Amino acid sequence: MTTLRIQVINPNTSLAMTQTIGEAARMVASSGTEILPVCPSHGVPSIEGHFDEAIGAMGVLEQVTLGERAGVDGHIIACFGDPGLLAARELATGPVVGIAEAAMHMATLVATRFSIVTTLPRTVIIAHHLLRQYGFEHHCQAVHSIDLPVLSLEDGTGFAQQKVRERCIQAKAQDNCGAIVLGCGGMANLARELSHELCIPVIDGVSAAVKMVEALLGLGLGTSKQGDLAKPNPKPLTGPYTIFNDPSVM
Ligand code: 5HY
Repeated sequence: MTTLRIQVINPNTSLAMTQTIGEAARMVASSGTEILPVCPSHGVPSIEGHFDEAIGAMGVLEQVTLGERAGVDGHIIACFGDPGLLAARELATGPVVGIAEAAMHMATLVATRFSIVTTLPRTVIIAHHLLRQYGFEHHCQAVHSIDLPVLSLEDGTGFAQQKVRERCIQAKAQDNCGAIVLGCGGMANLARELSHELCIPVIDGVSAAVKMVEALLGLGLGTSKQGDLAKPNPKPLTGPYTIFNDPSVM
């Protein structure tokens, strides 16, 4: 049986969050799937806005390039903004799935309406942008924030996790939603327990994305190279971008 190798990219540079994401991915991966959790060699410790996303996106492209060189079968972008998703698809031959996109798709398969619980109020707009971009705005009842920084999920106090739980209880009580999407890679290890306790499907994008990439590979599907997701037109990049001057990837 061929082993599938799926690279799970945490676009921020937090090693603790990369570990949380890697463990959650391994929990749901099939026996023949090898999960490779990675994060950029340099960049932003947490993604909490548009500027951070731009930096994170370059880290994603760096890791996709390295993964393509290493011959991985698929990539997951494990940040709820799906930073660099379409650019990453240009570089990749295998599937590339973002955790926001994956969770939203899965949520609409189990409920007509879902709500989202994310970290900071300022990233709520990013979730709304993606809902529109992916065509799910009519399926989403509300986007809630726990009003805490992303890395509070890794501070070991459990306070942020408690806030996530409270927001999920609030969403279930108030939003008339049938499912809840967790809006941060760092929440990946909370879904199963919350689903069980609250008796409502709680979906984390990391697990959803692992199963989607496995399904796509199982169908022999990779990223289309026809049209806008074809490899970028080769041209000599300069400065920190010379990593992309690689004919095996470009
Ligand atoms: C994430 N930030 O999933 C997003 C969460 C957010 O560093 N990993 C991050 O609030 O956008």
